[in-house]
Amino acid sequence: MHVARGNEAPQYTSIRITEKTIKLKYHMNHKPTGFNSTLVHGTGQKDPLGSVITPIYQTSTFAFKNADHGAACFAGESDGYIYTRIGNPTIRDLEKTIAALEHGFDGIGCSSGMGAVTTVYMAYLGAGKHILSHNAVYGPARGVIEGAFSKFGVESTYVDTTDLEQVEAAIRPNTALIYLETPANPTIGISDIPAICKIAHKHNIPVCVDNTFCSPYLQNPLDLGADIVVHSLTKFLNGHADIVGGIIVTKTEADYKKVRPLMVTMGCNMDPHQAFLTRRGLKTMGIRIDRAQENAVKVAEFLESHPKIDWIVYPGLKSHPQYELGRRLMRGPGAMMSFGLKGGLESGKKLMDSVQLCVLAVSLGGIETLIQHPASMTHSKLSASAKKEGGISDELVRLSIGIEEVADIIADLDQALAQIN
Ligand code: LCS
Repeated sequence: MHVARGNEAPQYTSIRITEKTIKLKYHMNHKPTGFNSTLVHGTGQKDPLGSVITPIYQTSTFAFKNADHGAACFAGESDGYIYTRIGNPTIRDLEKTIAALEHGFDGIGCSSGMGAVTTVYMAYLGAGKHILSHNAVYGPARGVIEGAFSKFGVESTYVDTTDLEQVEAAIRPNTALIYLETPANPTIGISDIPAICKIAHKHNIPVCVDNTFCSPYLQNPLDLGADIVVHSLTKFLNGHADIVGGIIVTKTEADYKKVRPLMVTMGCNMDPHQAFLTRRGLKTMGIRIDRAQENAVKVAEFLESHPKIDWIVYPGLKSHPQYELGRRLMRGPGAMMSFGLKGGLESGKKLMDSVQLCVLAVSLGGIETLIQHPASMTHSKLSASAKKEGGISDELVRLSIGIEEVADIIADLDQALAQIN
């Protein structure tokens, strides 16, 4: 497995990442350890009663030692806990662990991925400000700007951010945020994070990257120049399709101080039980992604050579339009792919109705293989022109590969493809 660092020639030689290949940088008081060790042990938060697993602090409020302590907590002079919307030990363990994995200053847990995205929007946008983003982002991440935020005077431009010229040309004097999703949902287009950050920073514009499709295991946007990272924890980080959650990680303390109060006052906070389950799921993220990715490579090769497939986009295939860029930015090709069938939408529907092991459902990044149709599901609320610009065509079918036996996934797709005339 290549590591996109220094002058090393990048290549997807193997798809298993070892601890040696991904060392964490120093993070706050955290002694750097290998990636999988941090997944398991976190950043060293110790439970006072010796619980090996961080317990669920299922409480809305925390008792102060005395009035002065309460006042000191509110004044920020004591790091004691106050109220769960503001902070909670179960949630803090998750926030600090993910911040370490992303090489950021600190994390801000949110109720959902969209909670994280809208909190970032609230922090950097306002009346008369402009956001520049990819025309193939997760549907609601665009929908909320063109709907709710535009009512408050926020302007937006959506371009193909895999094309640097389009990015540069769309910057305006009032551009206040560049928001990238890479690889993008659902086109799997890869944007050049370092090059876009260079352009953005020339104009003093912060860059936020949604790293959901990669996870910090495969890509670290903050190391590539970005200022903020968001994740839908619902996906690879939790990985078990049993919670909805989100997180923001900022590179600097200044950005953390700008964003965290908004999460708190808007009430976009996580719940301790949701944080506990996510922390549990996170422990196995490395081995889950290794396995899902190994499966995905084989599924992609099977689909690419199948006579009923018209086209397929997967970062591990040489046919991916940004294959070389992907090898430079990402430590592996991941487990997400999109494809179109000869026979278009009708064939795609037949495939989705015929799978037996793969589950016809939205979401992604879980242990089970999921298949869905973005144009009528996750991205259905976008206008026809927005879908067209973003390449979210009617025939596009998206697969999130799970950790089942790959022979079973391929056999299921094979029998479903055989149902198509
Ligand atoms: N960012 C990306 C890249 C996503 O794919 C999603 C959800 C979100 C943010 C929002 O996260 P949530 O609020 O759902 O935790 N993507 C979904 C998808 O493709 N199918 O169902 C949800």
